[in-house]
Amino acid sequence: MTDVKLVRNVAILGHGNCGKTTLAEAMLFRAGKTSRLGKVDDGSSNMDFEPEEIKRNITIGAAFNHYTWKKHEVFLADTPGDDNFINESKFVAKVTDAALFCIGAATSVKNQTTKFTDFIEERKIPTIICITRMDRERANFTGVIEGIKANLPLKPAITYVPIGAEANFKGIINIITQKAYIFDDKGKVQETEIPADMADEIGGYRESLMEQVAETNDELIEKFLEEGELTYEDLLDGLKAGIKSGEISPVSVSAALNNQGIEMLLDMINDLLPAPSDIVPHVGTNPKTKEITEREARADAPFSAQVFKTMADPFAGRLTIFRVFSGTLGGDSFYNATKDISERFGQIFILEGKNQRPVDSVGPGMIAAVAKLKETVTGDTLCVENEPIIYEPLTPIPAVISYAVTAKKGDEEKLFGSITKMLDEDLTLQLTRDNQTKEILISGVGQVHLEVIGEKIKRKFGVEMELHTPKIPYKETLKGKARVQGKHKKQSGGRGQFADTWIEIEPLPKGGGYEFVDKIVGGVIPRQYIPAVDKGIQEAMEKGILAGYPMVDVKVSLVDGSFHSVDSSELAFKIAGSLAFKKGAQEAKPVLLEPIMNISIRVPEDCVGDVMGDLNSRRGRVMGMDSEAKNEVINAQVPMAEIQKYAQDLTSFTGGRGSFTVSFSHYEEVPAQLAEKIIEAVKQEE
Ligand SMILES: Nc1nc2c(ncn2[C@@H]2O[C@H](COP(=O)(O)OP(=O)(O)OP(=O)(O)O)[C@@H](O)[C@H]2O)c(=O)[nH]1
Ligand SMILES: [Mg+2]
Repeated sequence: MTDVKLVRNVAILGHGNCGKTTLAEAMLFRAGKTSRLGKVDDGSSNMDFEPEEIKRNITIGAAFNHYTWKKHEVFLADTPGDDNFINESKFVAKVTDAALFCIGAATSVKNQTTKFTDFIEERKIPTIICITRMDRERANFTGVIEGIKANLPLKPAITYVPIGAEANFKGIINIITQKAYIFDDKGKVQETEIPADMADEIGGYRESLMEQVAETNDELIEKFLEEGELTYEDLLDGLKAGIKSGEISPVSVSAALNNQGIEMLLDMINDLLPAPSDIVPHVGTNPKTKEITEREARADAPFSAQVFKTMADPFAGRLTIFRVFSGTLGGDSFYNATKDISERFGQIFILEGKNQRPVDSVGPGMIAAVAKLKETVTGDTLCVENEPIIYEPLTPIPAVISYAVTAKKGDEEKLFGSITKMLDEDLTLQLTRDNQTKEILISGVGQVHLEVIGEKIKRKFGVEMELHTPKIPYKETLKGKARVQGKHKKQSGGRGQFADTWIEIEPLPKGGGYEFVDKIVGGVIPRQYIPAVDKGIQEAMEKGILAGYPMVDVKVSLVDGSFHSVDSSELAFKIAGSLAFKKGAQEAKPVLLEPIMNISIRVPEDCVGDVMGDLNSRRGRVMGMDSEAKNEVINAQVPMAEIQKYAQDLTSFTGGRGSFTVSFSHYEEVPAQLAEKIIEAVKQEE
């Protein structure tokens, strides 16, 4: 196994379409891991290998590979940039030692870009800023750098500068060594003179870099002020320290599709990013003593790892992917501290795109996988039983969009079995049942997310799901009072049926449910029939009189009645109770209730006006506002019926910069005009 000092664990992060996967392909190719440059556009990528990814030319699931470059063993994770799949990126960012933060040279800082820098900020992940697609039209190095400085929390340290741009991107200058390189057509480089017209500019960059590095360290700033210079060693050491602490991020430039700038990036990963053992020890909790516990990334430390991804496969079984934090895993079992169980496994694998390479053991910094585990799920900590540790669990991004789901060809059991398998793989996916509407609801992060789940289920398990807009679980209640008689009388040869009841109906406060009060005196209705009246009322309440929705928050008192010694029965009183209630409900001002949701919407300040205006048009009520570091949080209440498509709408009017969470709050009366329409629609349907 490679010495931990020579291991690197790097995640590629950045907004959609900025060239992350292409960069990964170029790195693997340049390092000799792959024999030809995989391309996203023609489906030949090693990292975007799932059919759903190839169809859309986007990354959907995080993918892993590793390469060796100048004796270093680098574990690479390529992650999605699309909002629908950002949970994959979030989980990878929780376990990685370093990030390559990608940003297109022509597109600059996009709306969703900050979501990725938030992941980086949260753990202060040592990061290289990769300016990608330098060969594209309108590629503008200084423009992007300005954009980053103005809009992102990262502090770029300019370590490389491009020579030329767009079709004329032909080389790179290393600011630390002050050496210039020109690309040849095989993706390699040749040293050359710094172009005369760039000399001043490069001198300026060097000056700024020294100053920037010096500022991160008191000793260095003193030296710098005294001597006006930093030695090469001081500059390099200072830079490494600044990167490790997350204070500054060196910049690389590349055009991965043409293999340009890749060699420098591979060198930067080796030379500038910390090894697992250089990073502060990973902190968790000892589940037995509840004490904070640390693990150093040494191969001879007690083994610990965290599962951050699970893949469902109908043939190979479940694939459990984990990152080793400390120690060495070999043998055939480990202890799952989160579940407090031991699990056996067959073979340990290292992932190479869609392929898996068997290995005997894995150590700190490595990303590995085992197949067919039964109990272990994403987020669990694996370790040795006598030295247990649990790392912070992984919290998925909340689901915000729901559909009613049915099987296309009636194979419900197979469908729900398959969706259940997908739940293991995708913690943002949820399957619930609405007790009232009896619909099964599938919830996810966005429209495309659920579409992709449908495609995966079809491909992997051969069953198709259909999505429908869910029914709203309306309810009914009463606003007035009534005193009515319910009489059931039937004379048909033989024994007849007779029951006579008088009830008083009145509303209960919100959430009051149902209350039955027995006010019969003098035995006008015999004891044994009274529960039957109650039952009859409850049955009538299951289907309200307006549109058949369940009735709630009513108090019914049984106040009077009469019976017949031969013809009365429990059944007769049940029917009478039911009749009485239906009649009374008509008279007691029945109204329709609708579910109201709590919604928290996070948007940048300039979107607040739009969000408020839009909420207004959705019958929403703003309850309050909070400010966070970068966003405003609008807390509101809004009817469920008005936000069934909110995920798409918010994305479109904030340009993808907004996010939200919803939860059920309470029921409220539907405004009369709307209620009429709903009742009409139900009648039409019937
Ligand atoms: N000209 C040029 N095009 C590039 C370069 N890198 C990527 N592209 C193109 O940009 C598009 C997106 O590239 P990807 O590598 O899939 O981008 P990504 O960041 O992985 O996208 P997501 O995974 O969906 O977030 C593809 O059409 C690539 O061919 C580059 O260096 N130069
Ligand atoms: Mg990609």
